[in-house]
Amino acid sequence: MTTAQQLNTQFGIKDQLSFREDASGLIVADIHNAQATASLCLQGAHLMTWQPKSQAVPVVWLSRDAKLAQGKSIRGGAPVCWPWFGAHATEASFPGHGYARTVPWRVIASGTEPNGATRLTLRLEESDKTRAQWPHASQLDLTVTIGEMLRMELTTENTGTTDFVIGEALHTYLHISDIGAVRVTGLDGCEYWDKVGGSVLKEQAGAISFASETDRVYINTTATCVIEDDKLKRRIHITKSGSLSTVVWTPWIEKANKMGDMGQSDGWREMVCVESVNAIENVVTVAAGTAHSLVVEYHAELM
Ligand code: TA6
Repeated sequence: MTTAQQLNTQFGIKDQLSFREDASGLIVADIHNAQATASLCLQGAHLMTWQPKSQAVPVVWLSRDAKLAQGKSIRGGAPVCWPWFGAHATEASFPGHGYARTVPWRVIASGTEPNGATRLTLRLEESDKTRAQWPHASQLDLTVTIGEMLRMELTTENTGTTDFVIGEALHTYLHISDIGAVRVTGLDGCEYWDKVGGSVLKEQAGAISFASETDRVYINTTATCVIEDDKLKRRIHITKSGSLSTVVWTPWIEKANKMGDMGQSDGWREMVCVESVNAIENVVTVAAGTAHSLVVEYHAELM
């Protein structure tokens, strides 16, 4: 495995991008520029934190109990769900949300944008383990651009000779004041699968507010969503392309306590997931020899 020192030599950017080995043995990229700070674990290409300088409170949420461990997902940040979303269609033993977030990725490029933002590109490292779960010739890259805006581009290339179908998500946890003080707008009139207590198709009426466990897969939507936070007096804009599903999720207290890594007592109250997804009716057929990208941009503004 490439060491942090080798990565600093090859991809480090003075006073902007550096790599370090965490106590867990996993490598973390730290980004600090004039516009924002962020951190990303190379395992899973997992963006863990992002805080623009204009924001007194982080925009991407990381659980106080988040643990970095080989082969384990990290609670919070922006997990990459690929090449399926949710449970595997036929193999119950395969990991929920795919394996991409718990396997090694390697850095393939870094740079500074003309506007001063920091760009980092990672590629999933295939192995016998991944091929056993996904026997298709493919390449998966994630490019994150860290500045006053956060841009994430997940690109699947079909390098084989037969088409394949993927489910995917940037399963991003956004930091909010309190789950009872926010609304999510942009999905009015959209159909969604309500996953709480089964899976029932419903239609969204107006803004989404929260008073209990909420787990909804909105389908056939390219809408920009906005998290309106009355207490923090800020809006978080989530603009996507290459994604036809949006998932809105809060575990609420009972599920959160069972998860054990949502942050003692009330950590779950300070997050909401608004995920940019392709799932259920919206899974993507990637034709042989072509590529598909899911792109999301996050921007926080004070009200
Ligand atoms: O995206 C919402 C969801 O599918 C929920 O059903 C819940 O399982 C959540 O993802 C977290 O999943 P994880 O595997 O990260 O614990």
